[in-house]
Formats: sequence, C-alpha cells, structure tokens
Amino acid sequence: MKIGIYYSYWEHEWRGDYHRHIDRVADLGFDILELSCASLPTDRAELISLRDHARDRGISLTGGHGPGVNASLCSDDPAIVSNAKAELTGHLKQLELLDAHVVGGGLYSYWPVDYNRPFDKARDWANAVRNVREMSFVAADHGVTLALEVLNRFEGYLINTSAECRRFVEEVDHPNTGIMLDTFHMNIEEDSFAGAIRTAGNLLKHVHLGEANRRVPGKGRLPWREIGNALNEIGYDGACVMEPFVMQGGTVGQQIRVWRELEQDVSEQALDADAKESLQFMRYMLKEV
Ligand SMILES: [Mn+2]
Repeated sequence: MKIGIYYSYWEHEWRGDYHRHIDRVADLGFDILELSCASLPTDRAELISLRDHARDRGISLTGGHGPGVNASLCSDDPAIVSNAKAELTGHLKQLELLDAHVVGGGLYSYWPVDYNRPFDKARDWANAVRNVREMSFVAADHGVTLALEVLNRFEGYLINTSAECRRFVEEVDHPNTGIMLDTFHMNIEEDSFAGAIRTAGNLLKHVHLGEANRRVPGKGRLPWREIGNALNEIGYDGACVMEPFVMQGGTVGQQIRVWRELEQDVSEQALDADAKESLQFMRYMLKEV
C-alpha cells in the first residue's frame, strides 16, 4: 500500500504552494501527496509542471474534493446539479493533466452540511445515484476513479457507513465509482473497523487515515493493527492518505472545527517530524504480517 498525506495538515487555508508540498512530502518519505481540487491551478502549463515535478520526486498525486452547497449532485435544483457537474468535470480535466487517478470526498453531496436546511434523504439519495452515475462516465473518460467518502453524521446525512456506501455504489454500478473510508469518520459510525473494511471489500478505492481527534496516526487510540490487517485481508492496494488537522485558525480550522492546537508545538519543523514518525508507524502497521 502506498502512503500519502493531505497538504492541508500544514495550511490554514484550502490552498498552498503545491511545488513546495511535493518537495516536502518527498523529503519526508511519502509516496503520495493529496491536493484540494478547489485550489488546483487552472493553467494547463502549471498543472503539467506540477505533474512533472511530482514525477521527478517519485510522488503520486490524488485529489480531494468537497463540493459547496451550490454545487451538489444530490440537490433537487437542476441549476445546482448542473453547477456540480460542471465543477467536477473541470476538476477531472485538471486531475488528468496531473496524472492523478483518484478523487475522494463527499462528491455525492455538499460540504460542510447545513442542517438548518430541510432535506429528504430518500429523494437526495436517488438524485445522487443518478448524477454520480452520469459523472462516472466522465471520470472514466479522464482516467479518474470517483471515491465516495463515508462521512460521519455531523458532516453528512446521505452516506454514514461502509454498508450504506456499498449499497450506493452498487446502485451507481460503474467501475469508475467506488467506496472511500476515513478512520476518523469510521470511529464515530462503524461497529467495527475491520468489519467496515470487509464490507467495502473489492469496492474500496481510497482510504483516509487519522486518529479520533484527527492527530497523525499513532498519536491516539485507533486500532491500527486491526485496520492494517483488514486492509491486507481484502487485498487493498490503493492509497492510504493521512488527513491530520492539528492547528486552529483560518478557514481550515473553522470548517474542520479545530478550536485548540492539538499539538503543543505546531511549528513547521514539529509538524514535519510528527508526519515522518507517523509514516514510519503506518508503514509498519500496514505491512502484511
Ligand atoms: Mn477524509
């Protein structure tokens, strides 16, 4: 399994100097850097330059995407659905230029969810299945897999468990759409980590790693051996991307609800050292035993 990290660990806003992040994660020993689709460059030459830089440093790129409320594939409003399709299509083109083949996130809905708005889960589910299916064909054209992230109840209402995601993906029924699990969300919703991973099985296409409070893996109490064994048991060979959030402040801190520093030292140097240590820990935990 290849191990990566989401760039926003080091950022307060959903943007960053991706060239710098490529060098950083390569120096730390990672295989993958995950980027935010919303802040990808639109310039073709810049995308190709990022692709080449990553290639030179032996780094694969993956995309993360959290569509906003006005670009939701589960909406009943045709204008919002059409925004969502146009936005995702644009990102799929960008990802193809980056030689990135997976985009993960709550692609079937919007984020952060606003529970002050009324919703109808059955209706939104049907809308989402239809629209995700349509987008699967576009994704296939660009060589990208749509990995639908299972989100906890506080961040989404459509897909909260691996079993729900399997049902959704089976209804979509397209090889370019699969399941994405995130240990942070699983810790809230799933009866069993290994059980949820087995339920996802051959449909699992992307994984996020994080502790219950979103510190780097190894600094909390999630059962990493159980998680690693289950991933090996199902023959998972996709990406495992750490998604730690440890700093308060900025849009990232606000939207992720980080109201305190999760580490005593959040200097760049300390964040790098923690990421490196966590990478070594996860290489051990994800190794087949
Ligand atoms: Mn995640």
